[in-house]
Amino acid sequence: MSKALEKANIVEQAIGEYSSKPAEGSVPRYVVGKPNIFSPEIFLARVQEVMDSGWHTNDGPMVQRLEAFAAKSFGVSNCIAVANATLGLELLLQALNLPAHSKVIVPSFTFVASVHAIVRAGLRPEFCDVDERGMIDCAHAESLIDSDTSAILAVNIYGFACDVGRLESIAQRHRIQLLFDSAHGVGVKTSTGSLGQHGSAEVFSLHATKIVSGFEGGLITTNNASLASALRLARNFGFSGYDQVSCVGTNAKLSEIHAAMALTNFEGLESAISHNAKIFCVYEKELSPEVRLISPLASESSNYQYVAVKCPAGLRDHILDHLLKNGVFARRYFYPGVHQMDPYRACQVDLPRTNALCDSILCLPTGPPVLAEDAVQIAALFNAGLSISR
Ligand code: T4K
Repeated sequence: MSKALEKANIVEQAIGEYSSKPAEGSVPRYVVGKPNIFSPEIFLARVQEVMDSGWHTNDGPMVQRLEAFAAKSFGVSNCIAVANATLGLELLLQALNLPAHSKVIVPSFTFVASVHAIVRAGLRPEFCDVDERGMIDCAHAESLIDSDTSAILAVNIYGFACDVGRLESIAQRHRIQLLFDSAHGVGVKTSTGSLGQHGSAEVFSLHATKIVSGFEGGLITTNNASLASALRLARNFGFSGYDQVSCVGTNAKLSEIHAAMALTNFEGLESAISHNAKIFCVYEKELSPEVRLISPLASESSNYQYVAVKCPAGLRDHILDHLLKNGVFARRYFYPGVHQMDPYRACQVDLPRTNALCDSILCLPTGPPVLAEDAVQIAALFNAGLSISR
């Protein structure tokens, strides 16, 4: 099959199901979430080190190096590496011993994992709306708190931060726990310190599509030493000694190879952020003035992990169609809102700003594999899609 035909088939398939999953064995050039490896040489040397060590998982030396490096970078006293952020959220919600079936307030404008973790921990999600940038609407969240509420799980999306200070005072006032799903937040700084330092704990993703990839993986950060110990036990079946199990746990351990990849990419974080910032500026300059990018506040420093564009009402899917036809695998993060997904539909909540964002947001390719000239080309295709979709 010719290269052109092969590409046409991939695009055809993607348009058919509105999914950016590339056909087997081929990854198109312009993809949201294309993995980044800061230094393949350093990573491979570490793989060799792991193979030579005879210790491949179970809190090994590479995991410990990753945790120490990350804790220093986040400015937090404890960092616990786990198999992925979803399990990290689940473990955290369990380790806090929240009353069974109590309510956890969570935005619906998030990746479904945030909400699944609540349910899998035996708790009830209560959906709240978001602000114009897709961050939890603090006033709405506070209005939902009642005697059944045990926690707020706020989500720091796209490489930006929620109003952390306001959430902390709401949680204190109502004596409930505050947790953050900071899956997109490695390297983000707010006026109240780096993400990683807030609430009872925060959870970061090291998935292959993230700014610090460990292929898979997650990090939980907390300044609470006893919570950290409980999480360490729980990620390893509850073992507190060779033959001693002191709590119900699971297998949420990160392997040494995953840790080697994550450590290598963490060391390259600053360079990935400055690359992303450059690509963000190119999009800002090149995209039609009719659209707006979700942008950092003056008080925060973003990692620019996602370029999220707000499209004019009703045009987003036409633009996406045009991009897919031209080999740009843009993504609707997040669509639909979690409250409209099958397992959660029965909740029947009215979330007007969430619905509006779900219908208008389109994420464009960024990250170190995307060069400035690629962003210029993608922006031109986006603008063409915008004008023909009217
Ligand atoms: N909370 C939030 C707010 C999150 O966004 C996420 C995950 C989580 C929690 C849970 O974190 P983890 O448990 O995963 O650590 C992808 C990622 O799989 C997911 O990690 C991420 N958020 C979400 C936003 O994006 P999908 O279902 O869109 O994945 P998929 O397979 O469609 O791939 C995404 C894009 O990346 C595609 O455009 C293709 C590209 N890609 C992907 C992989 C795996 C590549 O080019 N190469 C690759 O190896 O969820």
